[in-house]
Formats: sequence, structure tokens, C-alpha cells
Amino acid sequence: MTHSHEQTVDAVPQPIVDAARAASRIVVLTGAGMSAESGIATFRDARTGLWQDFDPKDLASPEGWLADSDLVWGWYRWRAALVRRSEPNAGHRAVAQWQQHAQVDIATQNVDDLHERAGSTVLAHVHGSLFEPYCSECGVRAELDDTDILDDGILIDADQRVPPPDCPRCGGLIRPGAVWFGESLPEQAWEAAENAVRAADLVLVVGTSGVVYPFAGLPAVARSAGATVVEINPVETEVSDMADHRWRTTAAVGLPLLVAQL
Ligand code: BV8
Ligand code: ZN
Repeated sequence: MTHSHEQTVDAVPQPIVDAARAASRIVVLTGAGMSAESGIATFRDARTGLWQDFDPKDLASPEGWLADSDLVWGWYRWRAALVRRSEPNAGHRAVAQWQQHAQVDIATQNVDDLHERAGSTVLAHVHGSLFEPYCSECGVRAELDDTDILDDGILIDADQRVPPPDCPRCGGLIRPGAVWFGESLPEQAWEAAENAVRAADLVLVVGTSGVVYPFAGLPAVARSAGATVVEINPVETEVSDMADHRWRTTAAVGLPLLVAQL
């Protein structure tokens, strides 16, 4: 009687378990899909993407900021408020647990703090953070409370204009701590991410469409440096062909199953 090894829906593909067990240096590259199961909209998923109401160049760009800083500021503060109301999901928690017993570096495109709130240390936020606004003139970090986004306790709308605060030091406009299209990535974060990928045995690419460069180039860097590349994403992406293994599952389903095997 031969047993057919049916791929049950809750099994981790064996080559991925083997690669994770054999790896001593792991890098987890994450995108918006990592936070999708926390209720945070992704950018490009059609029905829920954040961009569906807006055009990226209008909101995530220096031109958009100069054209309408109240709209851009309101949108980023609305997103910050949504993140505050959301919780890390089982995927964030699984990576945090994995970090407890293995060398796991996280490089994320996400500007939310859900990895941190799950207990992870994050090596690099390559596109900045919702929670690190700074002065567009003198660069000083701004400390913000939430009063600007809560209209007597009610969250503002995504397209509500909110005037950005003035810098207490120089009077310039405080801007979102995000990296916009056409802006270079924070030097230190980018270098850390690239070096970690170059030194990794295993690179997991979780929840990214692989569209935005230079981050989207990291799976190719990993591959050419000899790492095993594993993609965790329900659908095919621009970087799927860089992956040795493609696991068509979600972050909050796949990562806990994998970490439970390690
Ligand atoms: C730079 C701001 C140069 C923060 C963002 C032509 C060709 C190639 C490149 C370019 C080009 N023209 C211009 C460029 C460069 C440009 C670029 O790549 N453009 C693209 C659009 C073509 N890049 C830049 O401008 C970068 N800077 O290159 O600087 C330079 C160099 C030196 C000196 C000066 C300048 C800056 C890029 C940063 C842009 N900022 N956002 C914010 O608002 O959040 S990008 C934006 O997209 C977000 O940051 C986001 O992180 C990023 C990537 O999106 P994803 O995370 O992948 O999310 P997406 O929705 O796309 O996909 C979600 C995925 O999750 C899907 O695959 C889905 O299937 C999956 N998923 C869904 N649910 C789940 C799931 N997966 C798992 N589990 C689930 N449950
Ligand atoms: Zn200033």
C-alpha cells in the first residue's frame, strides 16, 4: 500500500523546511502583503489597494507634496491612525519568535510598526516610517501626538486635508517620514539591507509585488550571492522568477506553519 503524499493545505513544502533548518543567516524581506492580514490595505491589490482612490505620484512624491501638502499630510496621518488601530498578525509574531532562536534580519518596505509591535527588531525600514516625520527644511525629527487626526475622537478621512505642523526650530513644514518616488533610500538602512541579503543563506520574500526598485532588486542580489530564495505570496509577482521556491500562501498562514517546524 503506497501512501500518496498529498500536499495538505496546512503543510509546509519540505524543501522550504529543509532550507530554513539548514540556514544560519536568514533575511526576511517584507512588503505591504505582510500587513494585509492586520487589516492594512496594500498598495496594488485591486479591490483594497491604498492607491485605488489616489495616484501614487500625487501622494507618494515630492511633486505631490509641493502641490498639496495638506492632502499628503492628511493621507499619511490617516494611515498612521489606521496602523495604531491595527494589531500585528500571526505572521509578524512568527517572525518575531523565529528571531528569538535564529539569526533573522528583517528588511521591510513597510512604513508601519507592526513588526516591532510583534516583538521583532527591524534591521531596515528602506522606505521610511509613518512614525518618524521630520522637518522638510532643517530635517529635525518631529514628535507628534494624535490630536491632529482625531476630530473630537473621530478619525479623519483618507482624503481629508490636514495642514502639516510647523517645525518648532525653523518654522519649515513637517513632512511624512516616508521615502517618496524619486527620493533616495536612507543610506544606512539600504546598505544594511543589501549587506544582510549578500551574507544570507536563506532569503524569504513575503508580501511584495516586486515592482518598486531598488528594493525589488534584492532577491536577485540574494540569488547571485548563493542564497536560497523563497517567495511567500498568494499570487505570482515580478520577482517570482528569482525564487527557488514559491509558496502560494499568505503571511499569517504560512509563516507560523514554517516557524513551528524549526
Ligand atoms: C529611487 C512611500 C532613485 C512610503 C513608496 C522605471 C523602472 C524601474 C524603476 C524606476 C522607474 N522609474 C522610476 C523608478 C524608480 C522608482 C520605482 O521603482 N518605481 C516603480 C513604480 C517603477 N523607485 C524610486 O523612486 C525609489 N527611489 O529609486 O531613487 C535615486 C537614486 C539616487 C539618488 C536619488 C534618487 C523610491 C521608492 C520608494 C517609493 N515609496 N512608498 C509609503 O507611502 O508607504 S513605494 C510603495 O510601494 C510602498 O512603499 C510599498 O512598500 C512599495 C512596494 O509595494 P509592496 O509592498 O510590494 O505592496 P503591493 O501592494 O505592491 O504588493 C502587495 C503584495 O502582497 C502583492 O504581491 C500581493 O499579492 C501580496 N499579498 C496580499 N495579501 C497578502 C500578500 N502576501 C502575503 N500575505 C497576504 N495576506
Ligand atoms: Zn525645521
